[in-house]
Amino acid sequence: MKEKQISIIGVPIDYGQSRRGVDMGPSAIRYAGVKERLEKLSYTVTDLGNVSIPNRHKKQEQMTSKLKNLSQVIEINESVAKKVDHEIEKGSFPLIFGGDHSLSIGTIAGIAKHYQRLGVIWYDAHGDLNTDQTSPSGNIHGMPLAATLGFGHHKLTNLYGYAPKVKTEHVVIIGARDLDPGEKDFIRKHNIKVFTMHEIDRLGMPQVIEETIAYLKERTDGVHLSLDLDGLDPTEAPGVGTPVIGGLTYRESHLAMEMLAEAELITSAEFVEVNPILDEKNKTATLAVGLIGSLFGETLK
Ligand code: 5AB
Ligand code: MN
Ligand code: MN
Ligand code: MN
Repeated sequence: MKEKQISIIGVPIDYGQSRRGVDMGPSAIRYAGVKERLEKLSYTVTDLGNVSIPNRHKKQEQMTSKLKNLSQVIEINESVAKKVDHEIEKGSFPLIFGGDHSLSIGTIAGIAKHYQRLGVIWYDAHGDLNTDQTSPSGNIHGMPLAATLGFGHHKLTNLYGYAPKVKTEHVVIIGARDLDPGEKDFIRKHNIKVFTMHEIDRLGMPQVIEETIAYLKERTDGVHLSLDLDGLDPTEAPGVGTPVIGGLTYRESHLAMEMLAEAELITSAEFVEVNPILDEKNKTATLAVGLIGSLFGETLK
Protein backbone atom coordinates (compact mmCIF):
# COMPACT_ATOMS: atom_id res chain seq x y z
CA MET A 1 0.00 0.00 0.00
CA LYS A 2 1.36 3.38 -0.88
CA GLU A 3 -0.99 5.45 1.32
CA LYS A 4 0.02 5.46 4.94
CA GLN A 5 -3.35 6.87 5.95
CA ILE A 6 -6.32 4.48 6.15
CA SER A 7 -9.95 5.56 6.63
CA ILE A 8 -12.30 2.93 7.99
CA ILE A 9 -15.96 3.28 7.00
CA GLY A 10 -18.64 0.91 8.31
CA VAL A 11 -21.73 0.29 6.22
CA PRO A 12 -24.21 -1.68 8.35
CA ILE A 13 -26.64 -2.27 5.51
CA ASP A 14 -28.85 -5.35 5.42
CA TYR A 15 -31.44 -4.14 2.89
CA GLY A 16 -29.69 -5.87 -0.01
CA GLN A 17 -30.64 -9.36 1.15
CA SER A 18 -33.10 -11.21 3.34
CA ARG A 19 -31.22 -12.44 6.40
CA ARG A 20 -30.98 -10.29 9.52
CA GLY A 21 -27.69 -9.77 11.32
CA VAL A 22 -25.34 -8.69 8.55
CA ASP A 23 -25.80 -5.10 9.77
CA MET A 24 -23.61 -6.11 12.72
CA GLY A 25 -20.70 -7.03 10.44
CA PRO A 26 -18.80 -3.75 10.86
CA SER A 27 -18.99 -4.02 14.67
CA ALA A 28 -17.74 -7.60 14.58
CA ILE A 29 -14.75 -6.64 12.43
CA ARG A 30 -13.91 -3.74 14.72
CA TYR A 31 -14.28 -6.00 17.77
CA ALA A 32 -11.80 -8.43 16.18
CA GLY A 33 -9.17 -5.69 16.46
CA VAL A 34 -8.71 -4.32 12.99
CA LYS A 35 -7.55 -0.83 13.99
CA GLU A 36 -4.82 -2.07 16.34
CA ARG A 37 -3.72 -4.61 13.75
CA LEU A 38 -3.18 -1.89 11.13
CA GLU A 39 -1.60 0.54 13.57
CA LYS A 40 1.00 -2.13 14.39
CA LEU A 41 1.96 -1.98 10.73
CA SER A 42 2.52 1.76 11.25
CA TYR A 43 -0.48 3.05 9.35
CA THR A 44 -2.39 6.05 10.61
CA VAL A 45 -5.93 4.72 10.97
CA THR A 46 -9.01 6.87 11.32
CA ASP A 47 -12.27 5.10 12.05
CA LEU A 48 -15.04 7.28 10.66
CA GLY A 49 -17.75 5.14 12.22
CA ASN A 50 -20.79 3.92 10.35
CA VAL A 51 -22.85 5.42 7.56
CA SER A 52 -26.35 5.97 8.93
CA ILE A 53 -29.05 3.55 7.88
CA PRO A 54 -32.72 4.55 7.52
CA ASN A 55 -35.03 2.86 9.95
CA ARG A 56 -36.99 -0.16 8.71
CA HIS A 57 -40.32 1.30 9.74
CA LYS A 58 -39.76 4.83 8.56
CA LYS A 59 -40.26 4.23 4.88
CA GLN A 60 -42.84 2.26 3.04
CA GLU A 61 -41.36 -0.44 0.84
CA GLN A 62 -41.56 0.66 -2.80
CA MET A 63 -43.46 -1.86 -4.83
CA THR A 64 -42.77 -0.21 -8.16
CA SER A 65 -40.07 -2.74 -9.07
CA LYS A 66 -39.20 -6.25 -8.04
CA LEU A 67 -35.99 -5.06 -6.43
CA LYS A 68 -36.26 -5.43 -2.68
CA ASN A 69 -35.80 -2.25 -0.62
CA LEU A 70 -34.63 -0.28 -3.65
CA SER A 71 -35.18 3.17 -2.14
CA GLN A 72 -33.24 2.35 1.05
CA VAL A 73 -30.37 0.79 -0.91
CA ILE A 74 -30.16 3.91 -3.08
CA GLU A 75 -30.30 6.32 -0.15
CA ILE A 76 -27.58 4.47 1.78
CA ASN A 77 -25.31 4.08 -1.21
CA GLU A 78 -25.52 7.77 -2.09
CA SER A 79 -24.06 8.58 1.32
CA VAL A 80 -21.49 5.79 1.03
CA ALA A 81 -20.31 7.19 -2.31
CA LYS A 82 -20.01 10.70 -0.89
CA LYS A 83 -18.04 9.55 2.12
CA VAL A 84 -15.63 7.35 0.15
CA ASP A 85 -15.14 10.06 -2.48
CA HIS A 86 -14.22 12.55 0.25
CA GLU A 87 -11.67 10.22 1.87
CA ILE A 88 -9.88 9.63 -1.43
CA GLU A 89 -9.82 13.37 -2.01
CA LYS A 90 -8.00 13.72 1.31
CA GLY A 91 -5.40 11.17 0.14
CA SER A 92 -6.55 8.38 2.40
CA PHE A 93 -7.01 4.67 1.60
CA PRO A 94 -10.72 3.79 2.00
CA LEU A 95 -11.28 0.51 3.87
CA ILE A 96 -14.97 -0.37 4.05
CA PHE A 97 -16.71 -2.98 6.22
CA GLY A 98 -20.13 -4.48 5.49
CA GLY A 99 -22.87 -5.05 5.62
CA ASP A 100 -24.29 -6.79 2.60
CA HIS A 101 -22.62 -6.57 -0.80
CA SER A 102 -25.09 -4.04 -2.22
CA LEU A 103 -22.86 -1.43 -0.58
CA SER A 104 -20.32 -1.87 -3.40
CA ILE A 105 -22.59 0.13 -5.66
CA GLY A 106 -21.86 3.11 -3.42
CA THR A 107 -18.19 2.49 -2.65
CA ILE A 108 -17.22 2.01 -6.28
CA ALA A 109 -19.32 5.03 -7.30
CA GLY A 110 -17.22 7.15 -4.94
CA ILE A 111 -13.91 5.56 -5.92
CA ALA A 112 -14.21 5.34 -9.72
CA LYS A 113 -14.55 9.13 -10.02
CA HIS A 114 -10.86 9.34 -9.14
CA TYR A 115 -9.58 6.96 -11.80
CA GLN A 116 -9.68 6.85 -15.59
CA ARG A 117 -9.62 3.07 -15.63
CA LEU A 118 -10.48 1.60 -12.25
CA GLY A 119 -9.90 -2.14 -11.96
CA VAL A 120 -11.91 -4.37 -9.62
CA ILE A 121 -11.09 -7.74 -8.07
CA TRP A 122 -14.34 -9.47 -7.06
CA TYR A 123 -13.42 -12.20 -4.54
CA ASP A 124 -16.70 -14.05 -4.09
CA ALA A 125 -18.51 -17.38 -4.46
CA HIS A 126 -21.00 -15.45 -6.58
CA GLY A 127 -20.76 -13.20 -9.61
CA ASP A 128 -23.14 -10.53 -8.31
CA LEU A 129 -23.89 -9.91 -11.97
CA ASN A 130 -27.67 -10.17 -11.85
CA THR A 131 -29.94 -7.40 -13.07
CA ASP A 132 -33.58 -6.73 -12.24
CA GLN A 133 -34.30 -8.86 -15.32
CA THR A 134 -32.21 -11.91 -14.36
CA SER A 135 -32.26 -11.93 -10.53
CA PRO A 136 -33.87 -15.07 -9.10
CA SER A 137 -34.34 -13.39 -5.69
CA GLY A 138 -34.82 -9.64 -6.12
CA ASN A 139 -31.99 -9.19 -3.59
CA ILE A 140 -29.77 -6.28 -4.60
CA HIS A 141 -26.64 -7.85 -3.03
CA GLY A 142 -26.67 -10.17 -6.07
CA MET A 143 -26.46 -7.19 -8.46
CA PRO A 144 -23.68 -4.75 -7.46
CA LEU A 145 -21.09 -5.83 -10.01
CA ALA A 146 -23.59 -5.62 -12.88
CA ALA A 147 -24.71 -2.18 -11.69
CA THR A 148 -21.12 -0.97 -11.48
CA LEU A 149 -20.56 -2.11 -15.07
CA GLY A 150 -23.69 -0.20 -16.16
CA PHE A 151 -26.25 -3.02 -16.31
CA GLY A 152 -29.54 -3.27 -14.45
CA HIS A 153 -32.03 -0.85 -12.95
CA HIS A 154 -31.19 2.74 -13.94
CA LYS A 155 -31.33 3.93 -10.33
CA LEU A 156 -28.57 1.48 -9.46
CA THR A 157 -26.42 2.01 -12.55
CA ASN A 158 -26.67 5.83 -12.35
CA LEU A 159 -26.06 6.10 -8.63
CA TYR A 160 -23.95 9.18 -7.79
CA GLY A 161 -24.79 10.65 -11.18
CA TYR A 162 -22.70 8.71 -13.70
CA ALA A 163 -22.43 5.34 -15.44
CA PRO A 164 -20.70 3.01 -15.98
CA LYS A 165 -18.17 3.15 -13.16
CA VAL A 166 -15.97 0.35 -14.40
CA LYS A 167 -15.42 -1.30 -17.79
CA THR A 168 -16.13 -5.00 -18.26
CA GLU A 169 -12.50 -5.63 -19.30
CA HIS A 170 -11.21 -4.19 -16.01
CA VAL A 171 -12.80 -6.78 -13.72
CA VAL A 172 -11.43 -10.08 -12.41
CA ILE A 173 -13.73 -12.45 -10.49
CA ILE A 174 -12.02 -14.96 -8.19
CA GLY A 175 -13.68 -17.91 -6.41
CA ALA A 176 -16.95 -18.15 -8.34
CA ARG A 177 -18.85 -21.40 -7.88
CA ASP A 178 -22.51 -20.42 -7.78
CA LEU A 179 -23.49 -18.47 -10.89
CA ASP A 180 -27.09 -18.03 -12.04
CA PRO A 181 -27.97 -18.68 -15.71
CA GLY A 182 -28.28 -14.94 -16.43
CA GLU A 183 -24.87 -14.33 -14.87
CA LYS A 184 -23.26 -17.02 -17.02
CA ASP A 185 -24.76 -15.40 -20.12
CA PHE A 186 -23.45 -12.02 -18.97
CA ILE A 187 -19.93 -13.40 -18.43
CA ARG A 188 -19.88 -15.01 -21.88
CA LYS A 189 -21.38 -12.01 -23.65
CA HIS A 190 -18.99 -9.49 -22.10
CA ASN A 191 -16.01 -11.82 -21.92
CA ILE A 192 -15.45 -11.13 -18.20
CA LYS A 193 -12.25 -12.55 -16.73
CA VAL A 194 -13.32 -15.18 -14.19
CA PHE A 195 -11.30 -17.64 -12.18
CA THR A 196 -13.91 -20.14 -11.03
CA MET A 197 -13.04 -22.73 -8.39
CA HIS A 198 -12.38 -25.13 -11.25
CA GLU A 199 -9.67 -22.89 -12.66
CA ILE A 200 -8.23 -22.18 -9.22
CA ASP A 201 -8.01 -25.92 -8.53
CA ARG A 202 -6.23 -26.48 -11.83
CA LEU A 203 -3.88 -23.50 -11.84
CA GLY A 204 -3.33 -22.98 -8.13
CA MET A 205 -3.76 -19.66 -6.37
CA PRO A 206 -0.20 -18.40 -7.09
CA GLN A 207 -0.78 -18.50 -10.83
CA VAL A 208 -4.30 -17.10 -10.51
CA ILE A 209 -3.05 -14.06 -8.60
CA GLU A 210 0.00 -13.60 -10.83
CA GLU A 211 -2.30 -13.54 -13.88
CA THR A 212 -4.73 -11.21 -12.11
CA ILE A 213 -1.95 -8.78 -11.22
CA ALA A 214 -0.45 -8.84 -14.72
CA TYR A 215 -3.88 -8.40 -16.32
CA LEU A 216 -4.89 -5.43 -14.16
CA LYS A 217 -1.45 -3.78 -14.06
CA GLU A 218 -1.38 -3.27 -17.80
CA ARG A 219 -4.98 -2.07 -18.12
CA THR A 220 -5.90 -0.03 -15.06
CA ASP A 221 -4.72 2.93 -12.98
CA GLY A 222 -6.08 1.75 -9.63
CA VAL A 223 -7.60 -1.47 -8.28
CA HIS A 224 -10.43 -1.90 -5.81
CA LEU A 225 -10.62 -5.21 -3.90
CA SER A 226 -14.17 -6.28 -3.12
CA LEU A 227 -13.93 -9.30 -0.84
CA ASP A 228 -17.13 -11.14 0.03
CA LEU A 229 -16.32 -13.50 2.90
CA ASP A 230 -18.45 -16.19 1.25
CA GLY A 231 -15.64 -16.51 -1.30
CA LEU A 232 -13.94 -18.59 1.38
CA ASP A 233 -15.19 -22.03 2.29
CA PRO A 234 -17.99 -22.05 4.91
CA THR A 235 -15.76 -24.09 7.23
CA GLU A 236 -13.42 -21.07 7.41
CA ALA A 237 -16.14 -18.41 7.11
CA PRO A 238 -19.40 -19.74 8.59
CA GLY A 239 -20.76 -16.26 9.35
CA VAL A 240 -22.18 -15.40 5.92
CA GLY A 241 -25.73 -15.28 4.61
CA THR A 242 -25.23 -17.24 1.40
CA PRO A 243 -22.59 -19.92 2.05
CA VAL A 244 -21.50 -22.20 -0.81
CA ILE A 245 -19.43 -25.31 -0.18
CA GLY A 246 -16.20 -25.96 -2.04
CA GLY A 247 -14.68 -22.53 -1.45
CA LEU A 248 -11.26 -20.96 -1.08
CA THR A 249 -9.18 -22.01 1.89
CA TYR A 250 -7.65 -19.93 4.63
CA ARG A 251 -4.18 -20.32 3.20
CA GLU A 252 -5.18 -19.68 -0.42
CA SER A 253 -6.86 -16.48 0.67
CA HIS A 254 -3.94 -15.31 2.78
CA LEU A 255 -1.57 -16.06 -0.06
CA ALA A 256 -3.76 -14.02 -2.39
CA MET A 257 -3.69 -11.05 0.00
CA GLU A 258 0.07 -11.39 0.52
CA MET A 259 0.74 -11.41 -3.21
CA LEU A 260 -1.49 -8.36 -3.71
CA ALA A 261 0.42 -6.59 -0.92
CA GLU A 262 3.74 -7.41 -2.56
CA ALA A 263 2.50 -6.10 -5.92
CA GLU A 264 1.27 -2.83 -4.31
CA LEU A 265 -1.73 -3.04 -6.59
CA ILE A 266 -4.72 -2.32 -4.36
CA THR A 267 -5.88 1.28 -3.90
CA SER A 268 -9.13 0.67 -1.96
CA ALA A 269 -10.80 -2.36 -0.37
CA GLU A 270 -13.94 -3.66 1.28
CA PHE A 271 -14.74 -6.75 3.34
CA VAL A 272 -18.44 -7.59 3.19
CA GLU A 273 -21.22 -10.00 4.12
CA VAL A 274 -19.95 -10.75 7.63
CA ASN A 275 -22.99 -11.86 9.65
CA PRO A 276 -22.13 -12.35 13.34
CA ILE A 277 -25.48 -13.99 14.11
CA LEU A 278 -24.65 -16.86 11.77
CA ASP A 279 -21.01 -16.97 12.90
CA GLU A 280 -19.16 -19.16 15.40
CA LYS A 281 -17.42 -17.05 18.06
CA ASN A 282 -16.64 -14.21 15.66
CA LYS A 283 -14.60 -16.59 13.47
CA THR A 284 -15.50 -14.88 10.21
CA ALA A 285 -14.77 -11.34 11.41
CA THR A 286 -11.48 -12.57 12.88
CA LEU A 287 -10.66 -14.17 9.55
CA ALA A 288 -11.44 -10.87 7.80
CA VAL A 289 -9.06 -9.02 10.10
CA GLY A 290 -6.32 -11.56 9.40
CA LEU A 291 -6.81 -11.12 5.68
CA ILE A 292 -6.70 -7.34 6.09
CA GLY A 293 -3.39 -7.73 7.94
CA SER A 294 -1.97 -9.69 5.02
CA LEU A 295 -3.37 -7.26 2.45
CA PHE A 296 -1.61 -4.41 4.24
CA GLY A 297 1.72 -6.21 4.26
CA GLU A 298 1.89 -7.90 7.65
CA THR A 299 4.11 -10.69 6.37
CA LEU A 300 6.41 -8.30 4.51
CA LYS A 301 7.37 -6.32 7.60
B1 5AB B 1 -23.50 -12.07 -2.56
C1 5AB B 1 -27.98 -15.09 -5.95
N1 5AB B 1 -27.11 -15.13 -7.10
O1 5AB B 1 -28.77 -13.11 -7.01
C2 5AB B 1 -28.96 -13.92 -6.09
O2 5AB B 1 -23.49 -12.75 -1.28
C3 5AB B 1 -27.17 -14.99 -4.69
O3 5AB B 1 -23.22 -10.65 -2.38
C4 5AB B 1 -26.49 -13.67 -4.53
O4 5AB B 1 -22.43 -12.59 -3.40
C5 5AB B 1 -25.42 -13.61 -3.47
O5 5AB B 1 -29.87 -13.81 -5.26
C6 5AB B 1 -24.95 -12.23 -3.29
C7 5AB B 1 -28.76 -16.39 -5.89
MN1 MN C 1 -21.20 -14.01 -2.35
MN1 MN D 1 -21.09 -10.85 -3.10
MN1 MN E 1 -23.57 -13.57 0.67
